[in-house]
Amino acid sequence: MVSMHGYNSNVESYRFDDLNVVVLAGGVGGAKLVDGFAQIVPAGKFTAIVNTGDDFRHLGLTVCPDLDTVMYTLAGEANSTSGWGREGETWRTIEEVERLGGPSWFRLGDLDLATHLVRASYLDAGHSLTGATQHLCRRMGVTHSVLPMSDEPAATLVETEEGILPFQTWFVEKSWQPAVREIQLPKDVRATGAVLSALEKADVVVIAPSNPFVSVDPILNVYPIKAMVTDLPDIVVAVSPIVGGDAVKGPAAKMMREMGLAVVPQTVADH
Ligand code: FO1
Repeated sequence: MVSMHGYNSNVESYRFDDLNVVVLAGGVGGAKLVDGFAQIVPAGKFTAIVNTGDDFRHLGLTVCPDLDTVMYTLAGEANSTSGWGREGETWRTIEEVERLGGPSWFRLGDLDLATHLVRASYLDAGHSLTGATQHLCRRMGVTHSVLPMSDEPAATLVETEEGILPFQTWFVEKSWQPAVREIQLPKDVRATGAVLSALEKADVVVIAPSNPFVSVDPILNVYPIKAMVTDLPDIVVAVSPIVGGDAVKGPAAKMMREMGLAVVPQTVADH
């Protein structure tokens, strides 16, 4: 662990409580690093900026998987097996949705559905995604700041051998099996004011061990986050999601092979 005062391998002696830490996170791996930091950085000194490129409209609701995974993980209510959704979940509603001929490929549990319903009601009432997220976090007892990277739609599209697919169609409905050619990120997505002020104050920006292509790139694609991360903080640290020649979880290694990239941490650093 690099300290502000030279190299120091013993993280316990590292004083995080006087540094403003910002973590760029998406997915399950990102949520785990956020959870680790939340245990050593006080709430007022920590911000998670979370990917919303995986968000989609489904069953008339706005589903925000990465925001929810970070929120549930910080609340200690994330499903410990899958990493996403809630611990102790039941599936009565989605099973009835299936009986009624609705889409059931994206597994929305009964407790998880409450999050999407309350979010939808906040958005319908004119609140921003940032406001809805802050409300949900407060109600779940999460004190560390969880911010969507933008309040604007920012859907990631995946160009595969089967054509251009919406992210969740590729990731969940097709279990990320179609070979990936390229990730298509939206143009002209802007960061929120809360994101800008968190980055302006950041002493350390940590890029979580999330998928570089579909979790981290969408965040850096939001204007002007990449420029701020490049120019502002004293320290930027990226944690590799590739360990021992493979991804800890998810499609990162498979995507790297399909895109002709070596499955090593150096590829992540170069990217
Ligand atoms: N991932 C799956 O592989 N299958 C699912 O049925 C599924 C449902 C789901 C519901 C809510 C939620 O917040 C996440 C869910 N995920 C599911 C994970 C999600 O697709 C991924 O966590 C992110 O989009 C990428 O990290």
